[in-house]
Amino acid sequence: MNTLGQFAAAALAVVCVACSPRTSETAPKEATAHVHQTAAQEGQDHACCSTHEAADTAMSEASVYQLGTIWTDMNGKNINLTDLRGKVRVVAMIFTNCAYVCPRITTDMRDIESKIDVSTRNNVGFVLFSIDPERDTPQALASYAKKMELDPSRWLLLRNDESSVRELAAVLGVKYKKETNGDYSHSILITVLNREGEIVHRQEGLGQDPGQTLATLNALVAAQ
Ligand SMILES: [Cu+2]
Repeated sequence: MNTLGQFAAAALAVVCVACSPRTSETAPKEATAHVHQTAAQEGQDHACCSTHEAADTAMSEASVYQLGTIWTDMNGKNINLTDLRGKVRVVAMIFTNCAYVCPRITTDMRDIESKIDVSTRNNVGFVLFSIDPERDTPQALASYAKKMELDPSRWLLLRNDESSVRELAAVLGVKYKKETNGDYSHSILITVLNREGEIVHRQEGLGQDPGQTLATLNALVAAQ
């Protein structure tokens, strides 16, 4: 079975057209299940993790959150992936300088947010992980959130260093590549994670019918 490193290498090898409205290739299924143990352990070595011991149950081996990396949100606050446990989440990887595709991904997520059952909506979190460590500062994330009118009670925008971004992308099955102009070509993928951070559903491509995603979210929240 492949290692996380190999997935990262595979992700690197894929060249898409920068931010053109094409759909991503099928995300590697294997990437969903394998959060490499050492990566999770390394994550635990970071200094600021004392609060994460609050998690009283063992984390699923298939949880994306097992990476345990520490991200910074649009307010400059540090957030460990393990902190995202406990809520059904809709996540995507974007960069805020993207001229076309990433705003469309964000709009598709807002569409999901607006169409979801009212009783479900407040039990779902929306997370945008930046793939652009250089330009996506907390301030840049904050202005993107404002520009895109993202409700701060439901939306989280997170940034990290290159290696942590690459590791998360490999686990989510997001492929991306930096272009010479500093922009990125990348998969178009919206992923639904259950409360444990396990990948439950993927919506690929722009402007897709969100019906399946909405049904998944309603069922996950109802099962809580
Ligand atoms: Cu983009």
